[in-house]
Amino acid sequence: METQKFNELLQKKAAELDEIIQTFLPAEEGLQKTVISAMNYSVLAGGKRLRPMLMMETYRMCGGKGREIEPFLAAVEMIHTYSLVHDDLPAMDNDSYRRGRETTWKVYGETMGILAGDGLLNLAFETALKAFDRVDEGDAEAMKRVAEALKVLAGKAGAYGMIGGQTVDIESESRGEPVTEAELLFIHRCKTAALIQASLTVGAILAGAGAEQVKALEKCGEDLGIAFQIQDDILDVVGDSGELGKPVGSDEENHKQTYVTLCGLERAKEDVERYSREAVALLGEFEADHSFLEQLFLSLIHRRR
Ligand code: GRG
Repeated sequence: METQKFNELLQKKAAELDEIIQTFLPAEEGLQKTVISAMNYSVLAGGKRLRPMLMMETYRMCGGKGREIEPFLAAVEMIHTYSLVHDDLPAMDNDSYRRGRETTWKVYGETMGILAGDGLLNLAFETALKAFDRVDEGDAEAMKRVAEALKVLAGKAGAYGMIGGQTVDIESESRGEPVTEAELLFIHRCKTAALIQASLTVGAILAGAGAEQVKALEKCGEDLGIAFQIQDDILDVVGDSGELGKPVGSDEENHKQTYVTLCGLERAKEDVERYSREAVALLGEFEADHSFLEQLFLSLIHRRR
């Protein structure tokens, strides 16, 4: 597919996902409406919707045709958004800009930033649970698939996934000793790749893919997630703050060790390409048309935001 056509399709799909996500956002009313506004502000700040897009495309590639995927699409974006909201807090990265606008804590205050993140994490699971209402009650297999998808999502977001990666990242920053390449890969694998793995495997599980296919997609998500995080490290050095919607150079300012400081810019670029191509190769096992998904993976190699 030529690049312009791909970009148009990408935009169209992101807009469709936005519409789905919005249907699961809470009404800004009641005595607690401040936290609800802060939650909505964060989700509606306009991210790329990469994780729901990966989930939807994988679901379709594996033959999924239902609507039980929709609550999960919203849930993964809510978990991702909560992680950004908390990551921006003064106790973590202390960032003022994200997705081209002020961070949640900057607008609503630090306490509300903490609560908005907590609220989004809970809302994610309240939302994903709605998938049970979208499958036939008598269809035990479909019920099992939803339960399995919930298990995967919870696990990948937790202490053995995203939260675990963030923990090691934070501790390694204050340790005063250089981080090793193995530690950095552990951080990338957990902090960033885990949720990308969840996106691909939840899509596959809900569609009824077999264990081998789910395993292949788990590896695919790992490669893609590592590539995505290395590119994030690269963009912090060579990116454009206008395009990124956040300041660049923050890693250097925070004396943070990244893939670029450890391996150099050239090797970092090579490795983004290598991991991405490995992820694409794993898609080769799937017979159904997945040309958009493949192009999406490849487009991330040179992403500028
Ligand atoms: C558990 C608090 C907590 C944090 C987890 C995910 C994370 C750790 C922190 C967020 C900051 C960060 C550098 C995450 C790595 C993943 C990443 C590159 C996120 C940005 O994702 P994009 O580019 O963002 O998809 P948009 O705004 O487009 O959705």
